[in-house]
Amino acid sequence: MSLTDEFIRTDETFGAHNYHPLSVVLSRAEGPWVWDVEGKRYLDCLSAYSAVNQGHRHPRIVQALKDQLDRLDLTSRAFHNDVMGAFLRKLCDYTGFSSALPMNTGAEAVETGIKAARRWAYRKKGVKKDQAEIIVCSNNFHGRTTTIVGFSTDPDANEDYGPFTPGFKIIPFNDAAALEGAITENTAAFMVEPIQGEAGVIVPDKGYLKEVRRICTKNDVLFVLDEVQTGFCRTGKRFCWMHEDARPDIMQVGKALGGGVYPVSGIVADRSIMDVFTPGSHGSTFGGNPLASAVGIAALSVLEDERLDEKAAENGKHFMETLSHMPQQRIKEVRGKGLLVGVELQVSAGKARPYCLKLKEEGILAKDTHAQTIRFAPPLITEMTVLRQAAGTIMKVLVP
Ligand code: IF1
Repeated sequence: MSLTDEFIRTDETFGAHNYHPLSVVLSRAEGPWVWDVEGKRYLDCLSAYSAVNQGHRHPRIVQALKDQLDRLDLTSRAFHNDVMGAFLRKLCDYTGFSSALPMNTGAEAVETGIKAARRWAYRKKGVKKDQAEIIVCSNNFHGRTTTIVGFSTDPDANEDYGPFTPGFKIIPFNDAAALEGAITENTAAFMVEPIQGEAGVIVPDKGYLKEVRRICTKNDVLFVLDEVQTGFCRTGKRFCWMHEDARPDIMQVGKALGGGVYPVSGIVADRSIMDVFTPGSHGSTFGGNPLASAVGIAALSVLEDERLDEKAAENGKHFMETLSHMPQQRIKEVRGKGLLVGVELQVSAGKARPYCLKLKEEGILAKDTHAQTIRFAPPLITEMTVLRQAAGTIMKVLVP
């Protein structure tokens, strides 16, 4: 049995079977590259679902974590620590909001946004007790908690996990008229991803988010934007809403905020909304801890100093343009923004997974999503020469 097979067998023997990973076992990483236990090198075109935008083991982020580990580890929020404030200030500066609430995972950030929106509805908008509604979109992906999967439309994600939290209404994505029609006096918020990631990198029409912003303002409804996957330069701007200046009221962030070395998430909002939280009403053992805060500061500094927004825009444009030239035999559509790219195969080409396995053989790691689409999301620090080569390999695998 190969080394790879041995590792996989151990995972399958002792682990829950809630994933179906590609058969590669990674043991080392640096920048855009990862190596498997057999010593083979791959270009990481998934970036842990955009959690390593800054590249694997970025020296400044690793150093920040090491330095912090030598000084102060975990305090809980029962006491102040001397790093969190600087982190929150930096996160506010970077996002352009006036306050932040730190959590750990994306799902927790999403839950935090939901709680904020509901409290705001009762305490500021005047919705009657337990009547608040949040509007979400079909084919959404916001995480794995029971509340969140309760408003998923994907049976794989929520079958047999009920009963679910009430108070969510589902409308089609990319349909501003549907939003306007769904709003009632009880509507607290509309929560949406700027690009639907798990649904297959679905990019809404130009102007959609701007129109959402207008409708929410007009109806006194909060615009809650899940930038967990699209945020921190992935789409060629700091945040995806910046492509059309559709500033949300609450933004949920995660993934790349931890630079690939630590789970760091949170929400940002302006003070008038954030102030619905009062002592005891929300929290987390680990949120805002010194290690997370030190990592968060470094992760944001790298995005800023290395101009990863501009780099993702520039390199993403070339990368996507190159892939767009693939002949149509197997390719239905190439879509995306910045370095978040989805390649949808024709149904006649078969499922995406076998192509991902082929790409793996050729030294490129990418993951299929929703059967027919392959997502390419390399670290934003990846040099154009490397991306050009990768595009060549991708074409070799996908063009018959
Ligand atoms: C898995 C997908 C990506 C997210 C958005 C919140 C969260 C996510 C927009 C929750 C998480 C992940 C989770 C990961 C796979 C991955 C994913 F394919 F499932 F949809 F990225 F595309 N909002 N997305 O995309 O964040 O709690 O996981 O930190 O294996 O479940 P989390």
